[in-house]
Amino acid sequence: MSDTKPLKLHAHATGPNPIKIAIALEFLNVPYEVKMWEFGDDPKKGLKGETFTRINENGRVPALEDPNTGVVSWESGAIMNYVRRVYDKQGKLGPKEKGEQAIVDLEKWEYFLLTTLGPMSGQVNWFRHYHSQKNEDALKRYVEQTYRCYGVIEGQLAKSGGESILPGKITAADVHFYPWILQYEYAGLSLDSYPNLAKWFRNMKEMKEVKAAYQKIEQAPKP
Ligand SMILES: N[C@@H](CCC(=O)N[C@@H](CS)C(=O)NCC(=O)O)C(=O)O
Repeated sequence: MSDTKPLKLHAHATGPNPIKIAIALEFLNVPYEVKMWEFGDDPKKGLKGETFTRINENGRVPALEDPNTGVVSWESGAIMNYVRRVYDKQGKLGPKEKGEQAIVDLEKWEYFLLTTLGPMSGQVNWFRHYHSQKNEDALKRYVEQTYRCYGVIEGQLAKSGGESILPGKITAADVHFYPWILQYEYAGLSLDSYPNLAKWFRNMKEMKEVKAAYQKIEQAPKP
């Protein structure tokens, strides 16, 4: 990829979504630089400000600009799919098997994370750390829902003994899940009842691509 110009990944210092894309780019050996933003509506530095909302009307990260193709993308699911279509011709982050069932098997776990486990975990964080008043009912509901999701992914991971979400290899599904599972302690949750998920989490944490992505985000210039 020596003639590939670095992609620009828009990110924030906290939050699990941008890091997924950094991990994917590390796995695919695609050069990228990280542009950090802050929360709020500062016109130049804020995610809801006029500069960033010209890139993503929804004012959230990640967003990705690709100078090689001119494509701008946002929503981590759409970005992941773009990156895989353009930069993963060998299927490094794709399913092991060929065919429609294998594609659906990957996508269903990606969508489960994007539409269910991610939002439920996000609400746990919100009601535990940020909501202006205590709301134990809401917190209890989202804790239960997140644990329900942990149970679902535990069952899937049991098929590979905790090696990968799709048995046989690491795929984009694992990349989507890792930054969200990493938040379990911050969310006040435990992996003790989910041995396959805990094993998978420990393995992912040690992967060089995962470490490199976190380091790159940490070292990016502040907004
Ligand atoms: N569904 C979006 C969620 C993006 C998202 O919520 N990003 C957070 C950071 S992880 C954010 O930008 N929050 C800023 C805000 O809520 O104003 C995706 O998967 O990309």
